Amino acid sequence: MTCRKIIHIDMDAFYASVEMRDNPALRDKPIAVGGSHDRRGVVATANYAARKYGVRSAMATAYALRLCPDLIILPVDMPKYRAIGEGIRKCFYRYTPLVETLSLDEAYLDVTTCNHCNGSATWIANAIRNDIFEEFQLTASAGVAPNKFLAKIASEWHKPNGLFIITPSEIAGFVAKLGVDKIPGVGKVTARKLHDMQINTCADLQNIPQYRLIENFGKSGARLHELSFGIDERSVEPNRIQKSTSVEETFEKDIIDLAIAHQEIDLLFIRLVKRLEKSHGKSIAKHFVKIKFHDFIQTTVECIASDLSCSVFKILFQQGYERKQLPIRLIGIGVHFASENSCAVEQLKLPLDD
Ligand code: DCP
Ligand code: MG
Repeated sequence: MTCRKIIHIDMDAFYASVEMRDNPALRDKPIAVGGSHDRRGVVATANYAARKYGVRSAMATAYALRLCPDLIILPVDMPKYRAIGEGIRKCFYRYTPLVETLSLDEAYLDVTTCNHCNGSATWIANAIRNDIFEEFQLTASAGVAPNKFLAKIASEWHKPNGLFIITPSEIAGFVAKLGVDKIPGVGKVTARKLHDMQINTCADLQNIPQYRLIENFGKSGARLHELSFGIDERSVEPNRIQKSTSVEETFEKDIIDLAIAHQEIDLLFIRLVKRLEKSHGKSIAKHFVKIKFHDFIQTTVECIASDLSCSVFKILFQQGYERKQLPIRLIGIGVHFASENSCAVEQLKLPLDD
């Protein structure tokens, strides 16, 4: 079996870096992006200047201000971060279609069969980091390794703006010294339990028979055993490409009056606009309307239209309605996206999470 080449990329202090880029006066000051302290907000992230004071993600803003009284708190600007996240993903797809997005700022890439940069995963990782910097003036850190587990740890190793490579021959030496709390998915509870068992490094973990780990940690015990040897067979799973999105409503009472149907379409349209905000500005190819009649027969009408338009939905509705002209049980409206290498961002939960 050929050895795989996996890259894990993660932006540095993502939201905070975007805000510093857009307001250079903030550059040397401790900043956090998140909710304000008077509204019981929490820190989404902090820049490295603020991290020196101990300010961390998910910390109450009020507490962060106690640690660092000069901390500047900025509001979260999701549309801006989402647009940049989408741009960054486009950089990845230039090198491989095998991209598994973990969040807005983090992804795995499988470049085993990629021909760019003479097939060198290290050069590819650096080329991507350069592309991101040139296009967005933001830094990313990358890890290169034969599997996802090690690539993820490697991307943290030289953060910020770093690159770290673990070659196949370095795996044994690397994991032997690796602290168990560095294993992604080992949270505070598992780490404490392991420490209580005098297991502090992966070398310690390797010495424990697998059945004992299974006794103590269930299924995750088997996984811990594999990871302690640097083994991780999980493949990079390219994200499902979202082809369409829609909203629909089943009415308490069937609709007979078409004016009321139009009002319902107005309400559905508001919901659809909200839902589309999560689609990272993907281009729309078609509009469609689904109608379910009183007799449960369903019909769908669609047309090519790239600008989101409520009147287009109303025209399509009219065409669909005329097919049966019966009271209406359900109306759905939606769009098909133009095909592209875009993907839905899903936050993945690790199997070992506490
Ligand atoms: N985020 C959040 N709430 C959290 C953790 C993160 O809203 N509890 C957001 C803010 C981060 C972004 O997600 O900027 C990316 O998360 P990371 O864990 O990658 O953290 P950063 O990119 O901020 O910092 P690092 O340089 O450590 O990757
Ligand atoms: Mg990050």
